[in-house]
Amino acid sequence: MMRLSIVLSTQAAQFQAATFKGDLEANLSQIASLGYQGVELAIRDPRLVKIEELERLVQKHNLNVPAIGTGQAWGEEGLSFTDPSAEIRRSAIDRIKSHLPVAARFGALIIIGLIRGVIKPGVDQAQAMRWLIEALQECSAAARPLGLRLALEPINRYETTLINNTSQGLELIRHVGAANFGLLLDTFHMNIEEPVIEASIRACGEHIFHFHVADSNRWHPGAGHLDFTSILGALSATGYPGWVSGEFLPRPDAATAADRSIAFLKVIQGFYAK
Ligand code: LER
Ligand code: MN
Repeated sequence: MMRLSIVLSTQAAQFQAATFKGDLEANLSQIASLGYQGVELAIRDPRLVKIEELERLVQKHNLNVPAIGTGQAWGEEGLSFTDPSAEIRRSAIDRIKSHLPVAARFGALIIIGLIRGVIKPGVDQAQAMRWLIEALQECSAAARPLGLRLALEPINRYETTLINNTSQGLELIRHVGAANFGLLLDTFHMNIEEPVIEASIRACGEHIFHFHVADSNRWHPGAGHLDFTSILGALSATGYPGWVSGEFLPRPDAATAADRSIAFLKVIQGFYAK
């Protein structure tokens, strides 16, 4: 059975689709009271977070942490696996490894989103892919003894030049060759890049480790023109046992969007029972 979580940033962030940010305790309390069973934590740098306090609050509100998002290290600090500077690439790999002890506490998977980087001027595509594959192999190997998984998110062409769609994602998985490395699919990006969203979900099958939902306009599901009955039906048919995590704009505000999303998804899918 799939369960619902929603993205919360543990610190202020430029990324707009982290639905909740700001007061951690108030947000966790609100997320739990809306009926979510999980909270996906966007953490720029684990050193900025009081982990014991975070764990206490998450437990207090009876929430799971299915995944940890790491993209703010790119958004706020410019760290990436594919930067021409070896020092920056090393910092990006070390940053991902520094999330492992936090992820281990919660049994969370680690998201590789924009920290993969973009193809910078003067770097050719093949070189960027080699750096990306090596970084992912190193991080997957470090996660494995802890029983942790990593998921790379295909992200639309307007945000990155590396791995925009699921067929590139599946090819990357073959190159990385680690059983604990898979994909995070996000309906907002899929709507831009995939010819047929449901067919891509079927093609990814067991490689789907995590799933983000937002509607076509990146508002909450139900606010745009995506067919979530069909999309989540296709996901369910793959046998996906994981979480469906809301990552959408806080419009008209975070609580209203989160509330509308859960109400909409419960009705259309009927898969969610607390
Ligand atoms: C992060 O999960 C995401 O979907 C990207 O759009 C981040 O920019
Ligand atoms: Mn996403």
